[in-house]
Amino acid sequence: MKKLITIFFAFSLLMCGVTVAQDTMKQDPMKSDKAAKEVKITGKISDDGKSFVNDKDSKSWTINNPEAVKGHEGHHVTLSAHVYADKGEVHVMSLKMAADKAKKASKY
Ligand SMILES: [Cu+2]
Repeated sequence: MKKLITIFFAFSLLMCGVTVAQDTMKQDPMKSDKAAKEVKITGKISDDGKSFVNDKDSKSWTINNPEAVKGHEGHHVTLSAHVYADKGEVHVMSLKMAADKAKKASKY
């Protein structure tokens, strides 16, 4: 009987190990999200707050977390963002009003 319990215990430990391994694999996409390079880009947020146009090359990016730029629609800003070039998306980590338009923005 004791032996059976030991075997059962060992087996459940094994199952736990498998579950943990699966969880780790599921988290991998998130890990690669975090690994995406964070860059600073200056440009203008669209009036609907859903996209962003880079000053340098006039390239338009989709903002995949528009809530992060709420209240800055149409503003000229410097974003600190993760860039997903393959999808044409940016994930905004933080935002700063660009200095040259700060005066104008203070009206809002
Ligand atoms: Cu703003």
